[in-house]
This record gives sequence, C-alpha cells and structure tokens, in this order.
Amino acid sequence: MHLVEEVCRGNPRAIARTISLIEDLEPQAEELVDALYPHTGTARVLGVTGSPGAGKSTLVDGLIAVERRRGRKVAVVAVDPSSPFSGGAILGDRLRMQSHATDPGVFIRSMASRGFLGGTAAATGDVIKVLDAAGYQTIFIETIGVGQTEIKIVELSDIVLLVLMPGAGDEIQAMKAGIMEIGDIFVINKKDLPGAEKLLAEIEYMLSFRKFAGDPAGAHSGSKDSPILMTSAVREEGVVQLMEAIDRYAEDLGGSGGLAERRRFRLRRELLGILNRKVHELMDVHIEVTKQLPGWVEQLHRRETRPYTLINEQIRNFMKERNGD
Ligand SMILES: Nc1nc2c(ncn2[C@@H]2O[C@H](COP(=O)(O)OP(=O)(O)O)[C@@H](O)[C@H]2O)c(=O)[nH]1
Ligand SMILES: [Mg+2]
Repeated sequence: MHLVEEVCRGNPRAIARTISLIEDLEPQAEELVDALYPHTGTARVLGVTGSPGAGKSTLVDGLIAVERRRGRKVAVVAVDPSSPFSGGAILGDRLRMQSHATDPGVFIRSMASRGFLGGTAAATGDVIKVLDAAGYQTIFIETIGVGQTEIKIVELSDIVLLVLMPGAGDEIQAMKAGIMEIGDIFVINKKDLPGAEKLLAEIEYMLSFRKFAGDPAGAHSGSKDSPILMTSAVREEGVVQLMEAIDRYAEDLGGSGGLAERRRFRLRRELLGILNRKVHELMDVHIEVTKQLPGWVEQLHRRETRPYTLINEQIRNFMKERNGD
C-alpha cells in the first residue's frame, strides 16, 4: 500500500496506519508527513476546550451532524492530556460520538498523552496534517482545558471554542487562571440548567476587560470581539447557530488576514519545536547526555568542575568532532 497516495485518496485504513506511525514515533513518519505537507492547508481546524463534563464531546457530536448535512467531511482528534491511564474518558468520547461511527465521511481518533505535552502537541500537529491531506474539511481537536494544555490547543487550532457550563463553580476560577484568554468563541452549554443567564452576564463582564494588546502577531492574531453562544447539546439546541457563528468568525478572520497570521505563528512554533527536538536528539546521540549526566553531576558535586565550563567543553568537543567528519 502506497501510504501517501492512499491517504490523499482518503483511505481510512491508510490514514489510521499513518497516524499510528506518527504516534509511535517511527522513523518513516517524518518522511510521510513531509510528503503529505504540500496537500495540506485547506482544512478548518477548530479547537474545543473546557472543563471535563462541560459537554465538549456532545457538542462536537452535534456540530459533526451540522457539517455532514452541509456535505463536509469531518475529523475529530480527542486528546486526553491528563494521564495515560484515563482510557475511560477516551472511551466515553468514542461512545458519545457513536452516532457517526459508521459514516465514512467522519473520522474519529483518540490520542493518548505520552506524558510530555510538547510531544503530544507535535504529534497532534502532524496528525492534523494527515487528516487535512486526506480531505477532511473540518477538524475538531477536543482537549480538557487544564494546566498548560489549553495553550497548546491555541497553537494547533485556527479557532478555539471555550465550552463552559452553568453551576460548575469553577468558571470564575478558570477565568482567573487565564483560560479566558484563549477562547475565540465562548459556548455556554447546558443552557437547560439553572444559572446559564448568570454565567452569560459574568462572561460578558470578564470579556469587556479582555485585551490582546501584548500579542499583536501571535496566536490571537485578528482576534475580535468574541461571540458568546448558548447551547444545549443534549437537546440539540443552538448548535446550528453555533456553527453559523463559527462560519462568521472564520470569514472575518480570513478576510482580515488574521488567519494567515495565526497560521504563520503556528508554523514558527512548529519549526522551533522540531529544531529543538532535533538538537536534543543530536546532543543525546553524540554527547550521550543521558548516559553522562550522573557522572557530570558527581563532578560538579565534588567541585571538580564548574557548570558552564563543563557544558561549554562538551559543546566544543562536539563541534570539533563534527568538523572532523
Ligand atoms: N443537561 C445537559 N447535559 C448535557 C448537555 N450537554 C452534555 N450534557 C451531559 O454532560 C455530560 C458530559 O458530557 P460530555 O460531552 O462527555 O462532556 P466533555 O467531558 O466536555 O466531553 C454527559 O452526561 C452529557 O450527556 C446539555 O446541553 N445539557
Ligand atoms: Mg469529552
């Protein structure tokens, strides 16, 4: 099976196989991603984040239906950054999106966290490229917005939806923690529950203070006033309106050049990420950092050397060896 061709033809087995190669950090994955790269750039990547239980998966399920009715192919990448052991949550996502399981126009994939977020983000970025090249026009990335992870979703998405629910009690907390900064579109899900109007007022109030002044050409490029939508994903209420709001937001972002700016920002982060990883690998292979580290620590501990001297020496030797090659 010629993987690149088959992926570009949208063959689900080829797509799944390529994603596995990326996840397993197989050497041929790099070549595959590069071969697919010229075929990417058309998908709309929508990040969906928010606390566990806010209704992200249910909402994505509803949005998939809207997109399918418009004849668009849809992919979902569910990233669970919390722990490699929380297979239960992933299973839950699968079940929730079951209604689309047999639809060939829908591709759903869960990605387990490898325990280091940078790695997950890099792998997820490559998986998105595979799905983009395979012709999925809308790609949802679902992740829990905790800790550092919500920053990553900004780096991977064209537009970020922040899903909140009334009565969770953690909303104000989340806002304080800076999660408000990352949402392009705010969704108050579970509007059928009490407290939805109060939450709406709170978000409107918080947003009135929000500024992106310090970030003129970064992840928030072209950010404009964030729409706030109210949905009830289980009752399928407000979901069509949410998709329309996403369309409008995307159109504005595309028209103002903000989308291109965001994508350039992402490429920049991605390239620096690859470079960092490669330099690390190179160092680890040639200087055998992992193997030598305990010895270095001992030398330092006994005051036999000094930190900068030691590292500079290692780098000098490495460069000399390289030049001798
Ligand atoms: N009352 C109510 N419950 C909802 C709504 N949307 C989702 N739920 C329920 O909330 C729970 C968590 O939903 P899920 O989509 O798994 O949330 P996620 O963890 O954010 O992906 C499930 O039991 C859903 O049925 C809603 O609009 N109203
Ligand atoms: Mg979920």
